[in-house]
Order: sequence, then C-alpha cells, then structure tokens
Amino acid sequence: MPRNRHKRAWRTAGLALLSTLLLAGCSRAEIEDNLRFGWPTGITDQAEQMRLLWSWSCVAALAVGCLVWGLTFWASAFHRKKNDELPRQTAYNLPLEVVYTAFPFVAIAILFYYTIVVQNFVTDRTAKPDHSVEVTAYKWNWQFQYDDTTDTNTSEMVKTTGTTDEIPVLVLPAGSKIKFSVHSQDVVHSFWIPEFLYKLDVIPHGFNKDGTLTDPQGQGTNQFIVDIKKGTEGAYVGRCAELCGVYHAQMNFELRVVAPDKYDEYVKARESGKSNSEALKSIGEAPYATSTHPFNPQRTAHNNW
Ligand SMILES: [Cu+2]
Repeated sequence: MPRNRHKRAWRTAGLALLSTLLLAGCSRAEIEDNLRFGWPTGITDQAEQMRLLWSWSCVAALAVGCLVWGLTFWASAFHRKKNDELPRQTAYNLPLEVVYTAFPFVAIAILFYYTIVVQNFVTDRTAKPDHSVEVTAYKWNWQFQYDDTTDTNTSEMVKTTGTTDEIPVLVLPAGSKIKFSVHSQDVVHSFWIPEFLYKLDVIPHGFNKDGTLTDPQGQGTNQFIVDIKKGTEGAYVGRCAELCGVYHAQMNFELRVVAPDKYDEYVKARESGKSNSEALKSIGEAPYATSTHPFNPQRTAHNNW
C-alpha cells in the first residue's frame, strides 16, 4: 500500500476513535460510573478497594484487547492478499517470542500481586475496631449484641433479637471501623449485607454429648472487620446467604447506618432499657426496618421481601 494511503487510513481511524470518545463523553460522574465496569456500589473502604482492583483489571484487559484488536485490524487492513505472489515468509523470531511469552507472565504476576494485596486488606483482622458486634444466627433469624455496651437494667450487653413480627435492625455509625464476630446456634448460615460486597459463613459450635462446647476457645466463630465510609447513612438489607432450611429466604435483617452522634444517643437509649424501635424513634429514625419486612406466612399472600 502506498505511504499516503497508509497515512489516510490511520488518520481516519484516529478521528473515529476521538469522536467516539468525545460523543460518549460525559460528566465526571458518568465517567466514574463507567469506570466501575458494572461493579456495584459498596459502603465500606474494603468494597472500594475491591472496586479499584476490578476497575484496573478491566482497564488492563481493555488495553490488551485494544492491542489485539489493533493488530487484527492492521493485519487485515494492510496485509490483505494483493496478488498471487507469496509474501515474504518469516519464522522463529526469537525476540518476539520472548516478548509474547514474558508479557502474559508479567501481566498475570501484576494481577496476582494486587489481588493478594486487596484480599489481605479485606480479610485483615488485626486492626483495632471502634465497635464490635456479636452476631448470632439461628433458624431463622438474627441476634446482634453490642460488645461495648451495658444495659443498666440487666447488666448485660445491649442485644437486638429478631422475631417473626419484627425484623432485627442493626444500628451502626458511619465513618467507623466495625468488627463482626459471627456464630450459629444450629446449622451453617451466611452473614451477607450486599452493600459490603462481602459475605461470611456463620458456623455452629460443636457440642459434646453432655451439652458442653467442643471448642470453648471459639472455633465456630468467624470474624471480619469493615470500615463503614462517611456519608453512607441509610438502610441496607441484610440476608442469610447459605441455604439453611425452610425459611432461609425470609432470614433478613437490616443494617441502619446513622451519624456517629446519633449512634451514641441510640446506645444511651438502649442502655437505659428502651427497645430497639423506641431507641430508633428517639433519634429520629424509622423505628422498624424499611429495606425489608417480616415474612407473611399466609400461603395466598403476595410475599415481596
Ligand atoms: Cu440461614
């Protein structure tokens, strides 16, 4: 192909690319949204780190894709069969072979490295949390115990227990580090708040024949820590993510993220003996779950949980 035709083809391709970018383009929010590449929005620092890993992996995959598409386009555009003469035959290009063997290894090594870094961040349990919550799962509900609280009437820690009529609402402050210790009273459940982009198996303690725990040291307790971001106040549904029996699908709870000063007020209200709904009401929050509702056992009812 003559030189100026080459040039023209490249210019046309460049213009097409530029106008696509300009036409697709977009406000900052839209660009950011596109860079999520379909990744859901989380409310924790851990979720954000996972999102970054995903976004950069997609960018890397697109870069490789563009290279492959470019070479495909280049080969089909500029190396079409022009006559019956056989083109120059080449083989055993050692430098090229080294490059295309080494490049995938380097790409995989980089992806592997960042995956491990993010995984270690997400599963890290060494940080000192601001608050700790004991989560107990049982067929088919949840109990949340706030470790750093004392109910003045019972001298026990403040607990919120779900019932058939009332979804348990777990109240936590925005902008804080929370440690969850999850255990089960019966079968395996799974603690899942979709906005954490994380779920953790809730496993039971084993029992000896005399009813004592097989491992009182705490095997049977899984733990994880999340940093709930600032400005994430709201109601988020929580679910059981492990098929655990007949009413597994109704084993819901709600995470209510509130401002830190409201959280302190809430805890004070609970410590003074107020019920969960009374305490929520006293800080100006909806007293009951808003993201999900109790299961209606009527068979004809349209359940929409
Ligand atoms: Cu369950």
